[in-house]
This record gives sequence, structure tokens and C-alpha cells, in this order.
Amino acid sequence: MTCRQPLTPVLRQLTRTTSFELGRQSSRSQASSLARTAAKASAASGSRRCFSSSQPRPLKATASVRQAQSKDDFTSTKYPEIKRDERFASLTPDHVAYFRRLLGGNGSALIDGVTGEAADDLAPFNSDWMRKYRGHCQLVLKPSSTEEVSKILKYCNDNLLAVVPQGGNTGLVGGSVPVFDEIVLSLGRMNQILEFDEVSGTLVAGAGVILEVADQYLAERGYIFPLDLGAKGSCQLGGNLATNAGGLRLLRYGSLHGTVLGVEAVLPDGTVVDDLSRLRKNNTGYDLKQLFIGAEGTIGVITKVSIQCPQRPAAQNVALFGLASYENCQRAFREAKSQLSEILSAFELMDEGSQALVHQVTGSKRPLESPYPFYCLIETSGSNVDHDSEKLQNFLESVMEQGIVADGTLAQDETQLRSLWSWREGITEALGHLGGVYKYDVSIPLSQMYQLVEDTRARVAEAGLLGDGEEHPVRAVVGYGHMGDSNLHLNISTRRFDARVEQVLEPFIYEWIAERQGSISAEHGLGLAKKKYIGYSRNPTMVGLMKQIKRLYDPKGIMNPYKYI
Ligand code: FAD
Ligand code: 2HG
Ligand code: ZN
Repeated sequence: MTCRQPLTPVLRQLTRTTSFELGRQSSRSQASSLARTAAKASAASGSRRCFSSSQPRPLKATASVRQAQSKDDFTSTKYPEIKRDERFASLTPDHVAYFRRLLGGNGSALIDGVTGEAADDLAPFNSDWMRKYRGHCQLVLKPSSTEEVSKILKYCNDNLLAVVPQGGNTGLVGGSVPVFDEIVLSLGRMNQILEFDEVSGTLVAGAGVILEVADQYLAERGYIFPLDLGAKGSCQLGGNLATNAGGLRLLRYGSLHGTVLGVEAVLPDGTVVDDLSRLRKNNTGYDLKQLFIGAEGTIGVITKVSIQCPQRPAAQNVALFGLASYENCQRAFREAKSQLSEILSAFELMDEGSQALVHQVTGSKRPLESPYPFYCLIETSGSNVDHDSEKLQNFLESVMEQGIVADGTLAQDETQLRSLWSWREGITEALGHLGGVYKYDVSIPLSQMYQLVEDTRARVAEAGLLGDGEEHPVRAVVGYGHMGDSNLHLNISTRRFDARVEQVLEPFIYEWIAERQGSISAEHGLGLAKKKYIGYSRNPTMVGLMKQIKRLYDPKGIMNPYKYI
């Protein structure tokens, strides 16, 4: 069920006595043929391909997931304290007729459950990737141009119709789906790559371009998209910007706040904000595009993106280590930074609990022979194979000799490289197959990061909720994440949603974070899931300013209502 190839048994185990063969050279032509191979593989594997479709792909329901979501499990039922804003109009056939005229009556541009029966077609737009939130939307609009987005929003603003922008619907905080009967504005048809400058590496693309498609386009030209994440086959550039997604290589390429050069967006009253700059430097007043990055669709709709893309690395290596303690993970990170420095492109952490669950779901052979309490995945990306190999060789020998790393394996080719990555990238999906998951995406100083997992596990166990038998709602409390960015993903995997679990977890986790001046949302945003908890990471002055910005951009409050602001 994971997107990657199963792990081949020929991965070489690292030992103190082994000398390692390093350096997977990926020339420009190899990169493009890889992209073609991936595209062919995805076509051949049909529904088995996880994140390749441009259609929103809700998690395929396993029996336990189905059990976790009952038929009437609407967000509005689960959270009765959230009331529909009575100012908003309800959709009428006249409204639908307007949109039909605007979008040309094209069947693929509109899903209408107002004047006809469309429950099955509407379902994927109403439900999030985790099947945790479910709305009552009756109308999905799929514009294909900025002009159409502008006319839709102006009409909605004039008629007080609430709107939820939706990209690939892979968000993990319930921000991309309606709560009540908001219109879903799906950006998937705005999927053109508009411009690419081969000298500067500047890409301009529609908001609906799928991240993996953008990256494959760039691979064929020797470039790489500066963001990569497990949902790349479904998530869209507009959604990536709207959530300020972080992903697996932020350590190397930095955040979207740095790499995005320009944005075109439409305000709720239909105004088109053309800030689609291709310039790296532009200090002419406030940098307004930054407001749309991370706004989660609350102030406008992103329609186009201009982004600075780096050169695709010619050489890439991936190693996976087993470590005896979290202390050793920190030491390994310190050594990686000092010895690999500019070629280090990812440093990811996984605990044994997370890996055991991936193994349980996929049945794939594990990369290391014995289990270890922790694993680190290290990736290097550089331009010179020999130089990178020598550096990595020295690093591996040094961490083994110092006893920092207990065991490890190094990918020898592209297939193995993808296999190793699948043990990290596949965690979210594997957990999703096992039932409900409570997710906490937090930022904490590295020294204390894993302590949160241990304290949470102890608390859940103490409450009698954690165990192997069916009588325990919680199956496991696991931690993994982007260690290189001090970003932990604490996941509580449950057999079924149980109100007692949430009570034990919240506000405990948020208080724990606030005491350490951490962030309750490192990269996923706030959406609906963390709406109530913004005050744990932002002070009243900042929340007040955010509310003023919201009122300025969206005075009628039609954009993604009921969410964090
Ligand atoms: P959606 O889920 O459709 O929308 C997300 C939010 O953005 C919503 O509030 C929506 O209203 C708004 N929005 C969408 N499009 C627009 C637009 N054009 N204009 C204005 N607002 C818009 N996230 C990370 O940060 N790092 C990861 O490593 C990561 N890994 C993931 C792995 C898996 C398996 C999954 C399922 C998710 C992962 N995510 C990760 C979360 C998610 O993929 C990202 O948040 C992604 O950026 C969302 O993109 P999307 O197109 O699916 O947006
Ligand atoms: C990741 O890093 C994603 O894999 C998802 O951000 C994390 O599922 C999660 O909690
Ligand atoms: Zn993440």
C-alpha cells in the first residue's frame, strides 16, 4: 500500500569493518528517465499508486477506519459547539444557475447537489484525508482561470455564500473541508505550468499543479522543487503555499516563505492581487505575498505561484541508522551537520513504535536485522559524487567508531533509496490504515523533543487507555519527524475514537508545549483541529492583529469560516 517499492533484501548492513560504496550518480538524463519510469509505474499500478492521482484521494477505508467513522459522523455533530453562521445564505437553484452559466455548463467544472442528486460525487470533497472531519457541502466549483475564480468569489461575497478553497485535500488539520454547507472551490483544473526560466530556475505555475508533477517537470530540466512531502502525488502548489508546508527537505532548501518569489491571489470581493514577481530581491514596501503563505485559505484564494527552484543534485545518498537512545540521535545530528555540512539534505527521526506499525501494515522486510529504539534517516545531495562519497564515508566510519550509531544500512541504488525513504514517508498512511489517529505536529527545542512522546505515553498508560487488547482504545503512542528542523510528529494511534483519549491528551500536550515556548503547529497549520489552541503559541496581541488582517481582507468572513480565525 505504500507508494514505494518494497525493500529489497540486498541492502548492505553497515558494520565497523565494512567499507562503503557510495555515490548514486543521477545525471540530468537519468533524472528525466526516472521521472518517466515513475509516471509509467504509476499508470501501470492503477489504484495501487497512492498519491499519484489528481483527484482528491481520501484514505481507502479499512475495517478499522470504517469503524472509527460512523455514518452520521459529521463535524457539525461531533462539535455541536460550532454553530452555522446565520448571516450566510443557503444555496438556491438560482445561485447554481449563475455558476453554471459562468463555468460554461461544463459537467467537469461543477458538482451540483442542490438541484440534483450528487452525494457520491460530493463525498470526497466533504471529507478530509483522515476521515476525521465531514461537511455538508452541496456544491463544488472547479474554475479553470483566475477570472473565473474572481467572478465566483465576487458573487459569493455579494450573496453571502461561504467558500472553502480546496487543493489536493491532503491537509491534516481539517482546514480543507467544509463544516456546514460552504461551497468547495476546487483548484485542480488550474494545473498549468506557465513559465520556466532555465537560467534562473524560476517556475511559474497554476495553483492546481500537483507537487509531484511540478517536480517531474523540473527533473527533466535539471532542477528540483524546493519542497518534498509524502503527499506529493496529490497535494497542489496552492495548498502547499496556503499551509506553508515544510516537508522532508526544509533543512536544505528552507521554507516557502523564502523560496516563493511571487503569488497571484484573489480576494473575497473578486480583486485580483497580482504579486507574481519573479524577482529574488524586491524591497518595495510590505511583502504582502507572505500573508497568503500559511493563511490556510482564510483571506483569499491563491491562483498562481512563482518559485525559485534549485539545481537538481547530481549525487544523492540515503542511509538509515539504528540508535540506542534519543541522546545518540542528537549526537548523530550534531556530527552530520559538522561533517556533512552543505551536502546534508535531510535528517529524519523515527522511533521503533512508528516503524513497528509500518511493518505491521506493509509486511515489508525491515531494513535492519534487529529493532532499535530509534532510527535516523540521513540524505545527502550534492554536485560531486566523489566528494560526497568521501565525506559520507568519513561520517559513517566516525559515527560507528564513536558508538553513536549501533547499526545502519546504505542505499546502493535508486530502488533502495526509495525503499529506505518509504519507512519514513509511509508512516502517516500506515497509521491511517490502523484506525483513528490523534496528530500533534509540534516544534520544540531538540533537547526536549522526544520527552513529549515519553510523557504522553506515560499519561495515556496511566489512564488505562493504552494496551494490546481491544478493550484499550489506544494502540500506540509514537514519535517521528523532521529532526533537522526540531519538528516532531507525535501520533496517538487508536483502535477507535474515544472521547476519553482526547480528554487525556488535550490540553495536556498544548500546555506541555507552551511551557517550553514551542509551537503547537510546526508545519500543518491550525485548520479546525487546533482552532481553540492558537493562544498556546501566539499571544493576544498577535491573535488580535491576525483578526484585524482577516477583517481587512475578508470583511464579510466568507473565506473558510469556522477555521482558526
Ligand atoms: P488542501 O489539503 O486541499 O488544503 C489545505 C489548506 O489550504 C486548507 O485550509 C485549504 O482551504 C487551503 N487551500 C488549498 N488550496 C488553496 C488555494 N489555492 N488558495 C488558498 N487556500 C488554499 N505537510 C507538511 O507540511 N509536511 C509534510 O511532510 C507533510 N507530509 C504529509 C504526508 C501525508 C501522507 C499527508 C496525507 C499529508 C502530509 N502533509 C504534510 C500535509 C499536507 O499534505 C500539506 O499540508 C499540503 O501542503 C496540503 O496541500 P493540499 O493541496 O492537499 O491542500
Ligand atoms: C510527515 O512528516 C507529515 O510525515 C505527516 O508531516 C505527519 O502524519 C503526521 O503526523
Ligand atoms: Zn512532517
